[in-house]
Order: sequence, then C-alpha cells, then structure tokens
Amino acid sequence: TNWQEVKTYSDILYHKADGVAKVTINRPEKRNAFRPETVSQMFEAFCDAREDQSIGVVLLTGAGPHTDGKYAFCAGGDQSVRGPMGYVGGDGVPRLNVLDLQKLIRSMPKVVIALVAGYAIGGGHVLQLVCDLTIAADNGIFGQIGPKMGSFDGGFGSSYLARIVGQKKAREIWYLCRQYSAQQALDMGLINTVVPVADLEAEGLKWAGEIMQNSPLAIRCLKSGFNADVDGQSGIQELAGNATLLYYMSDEAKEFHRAQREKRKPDARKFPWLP
Ligand code: 2NE
Repeated sequence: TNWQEVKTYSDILYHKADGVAKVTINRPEKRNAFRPETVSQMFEAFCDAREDQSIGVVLLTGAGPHTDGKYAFCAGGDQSVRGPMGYVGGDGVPRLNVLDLQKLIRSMPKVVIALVAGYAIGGGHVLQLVCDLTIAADNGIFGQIGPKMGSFDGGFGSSYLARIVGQKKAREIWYLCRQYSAQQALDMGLINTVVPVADLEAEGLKWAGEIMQNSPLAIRCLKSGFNADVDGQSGIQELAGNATLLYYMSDEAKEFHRAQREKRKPDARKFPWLP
C-alpha cells in the first residue's frame, strides 16, 4: 500500500491511501497507552478523516511490536500521568478527553475498523469496542481492568458492551477483569474475525476495499440507523440529519428552496404524497 503520511505527530502516525485513512497509536514502549496529547492528536486525525470526502474507511491500530517483541493495540489511559482529577497533559489540565474521541468514532459517517494485535485493555478495549468493526490478530488479548486499578467506564464501555455481548457476559468482563483471547472474543461476538498477526493490516485493507465499493450514502444511513437504537436523542439526531441531507438532494426540496429565493409560490402540486 502506498501510505502517504498526512501530518507528523509525537504520539500517533496518520496515513492515507486509496480512500482509507490509518491512525496508529505510536507509544509501543507504553503498550500504546494514551495520554491527553495522544487523544487530542487522534481526535484531530479522525476529524480530518471525517472531513475528507475521499475517505470512507478509517483503520485504528497500535504500533508494534515493541522491542521486547510484544504487541499492543492500546493499554488504556496512561497511568503515569493520571492525577486526582483525570489525565494531565503538558498544559497541566486534567482531562478524560478519550470520551470525546469515543463519541467521534461512533458518530462520524465513515466506517472505523479496529485492527487489534496484542493487548486491548481498559480504555484501549473500549476504543476497539466503539469502532464499527474489529479485526484481531491471533495474539489479540481483550479485557477491562478498571476495578483492579481504580477506574471504570460506565458509558459505552459498559452499556454498549452489554448490547454487543449481552448483559451476563458484560458483567463478567467488568466484575472479574479477566483477559480473553482473540478466539474467545470472536466466540462472544465482541469482534468480527481473527487472522494471523502478519496478515492483520492486509485483512483490514481487504475489508476496507470491499466497503469502498459500496454506496457511501447507504452505509452512512446504516451507521446512523445502528446508532439510533442505542444512542437516544443524539442517535436520532444523526439519523434525522441524514434524512435532511437526502431531502436537500431531492427535486422537491430544491423547488421549495428555489421558490423562496425567487419570491414566488412553490409548485407543491408537482410532488406526490406517496402512500
Ligand atoms: C497491558 C498489560 C496487561 C501488558 O502487560 P505486560 O506484562 O506485557 O507489559 P508491562 O510490563 O506491564 O508494560 C510494559 C510497559 O508499558 C507500561 C508499563 O508500565 C511498562 O513500562 P516500564 O515499566 O517498562 O517502564 N504500561 C503499560 N500499560 C500502561 C498504562 N496503561 N499506563 C502507563 N504505562 C503503561 C499491562 O501493561 C497492564 O496491565 N497495563 C495497565 C493497564 C491499565 O491499567 N490501563 C488503564 C485502565 S483505566 C482506563 O484506561 C480508562 C478508564 O478506566 C476510564 C476512562 C478512560 C480510560
């Protein structure tokens, strides 16, 4: 793949090729744990991918393996910068800005695919969870850890998890904080497929290529439809925004808009009241 670097960052890598963007968390020495700067750089990259009309799919992954040979997708929030009020960045301000990133991944009208090699733990596990699809390497390890180390994610991290794997399994995952293999994650419906680690990116690109052959508006409406069931009023807002978009594109909306601009009555009788 002819990856082009979009911008150089300290904590992530950001590339694009053939309608696909790739965001790579690049802190392998910390098992790709995120600090506030990591998250704001990811947020910027995802915003860019959202705005870029040529991009239909975003791959989210972690750099690796580390020099010790171990892989990680993301080990969650960087505990070395966690203060009494949140994760503290270079500006000294405590934040939990990964929540904004979770919402962006869920609401952006592009398909986000997590490519998980090695650990997806804690807030890193929640990141793979909120992606539309997850492809795991056979060395993938999935789990929550908060109740063992003084944290939890009662938002998407628990309620959306329960939507995906069911209430009993979600409670097991959080209450016991076990680690699950890629095969176990597949068996519980937490992820979409498992491939050898050497094939992870190629498999992601294959899925992205298939998606890119399909209708952008259909997939946009489907994503907001899937979200609407779970996301309450903000889910309905996304779905309704797409109805407005499609309406703007109709001859009917164009006639009503033109009539207002031309200070005349719209020709309403031209348009059917469909059954
Ligand atoms: C991920 C895991 C299980 C891997 O274990 P192992 O044995 O393969 O690696 P090791 O030796 O623990 O880690 C390697 C280096 O990465 C650092 C470690 O401190 C270590 O550094 P050195 O000692 O070599 O200098 N590292 C790993 N994870 C880190 C982290 N999260 N923050 C800072 N440094 C980290 C094992 O490393 C592990 O259990 N990691 C901790 C996982 C964790 O506690 N994550 C935070 C959960 S809370 C959260 O993410 C969250 C939330 O609950 C709510 C909202 C938002 C976020």
